[in-house]
Amino acid sequence: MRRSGRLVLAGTLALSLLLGAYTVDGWGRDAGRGASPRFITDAQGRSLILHGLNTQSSAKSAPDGMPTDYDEKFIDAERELLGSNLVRFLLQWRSLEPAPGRYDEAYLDRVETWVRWYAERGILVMLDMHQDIYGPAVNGNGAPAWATKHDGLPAPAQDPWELGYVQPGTMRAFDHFWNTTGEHPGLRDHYARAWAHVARRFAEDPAVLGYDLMNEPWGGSLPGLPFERGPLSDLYQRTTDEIRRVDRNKWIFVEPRAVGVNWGLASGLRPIEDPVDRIGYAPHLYPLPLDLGNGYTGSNRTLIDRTLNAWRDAVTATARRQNAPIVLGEYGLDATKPGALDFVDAVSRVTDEMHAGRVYWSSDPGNGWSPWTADREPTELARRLAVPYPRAVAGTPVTNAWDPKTRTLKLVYTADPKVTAPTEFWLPSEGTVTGGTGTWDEETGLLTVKAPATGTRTLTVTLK
Ligand code: MNI
Repeated sequence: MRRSGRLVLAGTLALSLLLGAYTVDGWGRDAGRGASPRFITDAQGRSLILHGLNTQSSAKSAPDGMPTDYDEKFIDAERELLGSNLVRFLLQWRSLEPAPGRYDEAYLDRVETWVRWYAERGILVMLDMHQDIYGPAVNGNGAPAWATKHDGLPAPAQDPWELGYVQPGTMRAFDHFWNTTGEHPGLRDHYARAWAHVARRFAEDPAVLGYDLMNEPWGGSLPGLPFERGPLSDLYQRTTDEIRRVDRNKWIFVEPRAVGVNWGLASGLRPIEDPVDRIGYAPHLYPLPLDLGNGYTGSNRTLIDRTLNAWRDAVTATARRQNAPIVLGEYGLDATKPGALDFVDAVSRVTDEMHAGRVYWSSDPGNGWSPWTADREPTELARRLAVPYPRAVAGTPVTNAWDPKTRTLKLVYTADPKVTAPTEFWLPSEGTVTGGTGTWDEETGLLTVKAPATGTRTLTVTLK
């Protein structure tokens, strides 16, 4: 990264941090502590803990909007090595609605093929309408050209890439999308109806968990909290209303603004009204020192640990206002940076504490962030991501803690007498359990545990 670029980025970020910190309103850092979290449940009534990867960045620039470096066999490797039960799968609005009001069914067919591949391996799919730098930039925009109204203003590629968000063409395209300019009020309706079209396709498909309405929203010239409280919440409400006309079943995941909230600041999202009360919260986590290219060591480590705590408290507070389960939709870093793998462990610990799901960014092979080499061999990062976890719990989890030192996982839960299905753990290698009767399946990596369906239960799993 060029030095000047870094300075501008650091300046922009410091300013947004100050503004954000100044305007944290009403609900303080500790508002979410002690609240009982909401869980996504399966058809048997078990609480789900969802782990997996994002698939994938290559779809952003692929002409057909599909992942380019990944295939069915690779999903087998993911399932076997990481025990994934969730994937966040990137959708491209440009592929879905190539002309206003015309939807490309062949694109949805391709998406459906991938959904089936994941389903055959027991992996649920969260569909994510992915934008990055919505504007005239060629790669990674996500939106169709007809919906990208940038008035001919430019948005040249930047280093660091995030500065592309503050280029004139990008700012203008966002301002028109949110209708801050009052000139293109129909764009948000297109967006909402496009989502309803996706929902019509997948409403009855049990392999699809739900819809992540917009990747890393940015308000253009409208700053953080007013943007979230106003047009972003409005878009989510409008899109939820459209989706619920055709789908009263799937989870609808909302993301906060990226800038600031990715670093642990509070979100200003308003609760979304949903007749079926199935709104999930899917924020991202990218601590600022990591964004700026540092590792997880020394004083940066101290700062990042503070970010993790602030992020946990802010996210918990927002989720509680919405009664929403939490899925960390993205976290990731260059795993070759010093201490990077310890950061991965730290995120596992914090999200377990919160009973949140997590999907790592991303499954693209052959770069520093990837759990796979270009030859698709697992990296050290893949082994760090492969922690044992309770996938499905016959009640409500109270404590879920994996201790890498003793190689022991402790699950405490309040048993639900109505749930007859067993609690299920995924383990990277064979393990034993106390507190219930376990059956280990080498093939799937699943330890299935029967325990009495009353009271508070403690299951302790130890890897052999
Ligand atoms: O770090 C970001 C990010 C920084 C700054 C901004 N703005 C200035 C609006 C927005 C986002 N994003 C992190 C990751 N998210 C994408 C995919 O969603 C990944 O490529 C990034 O690494």
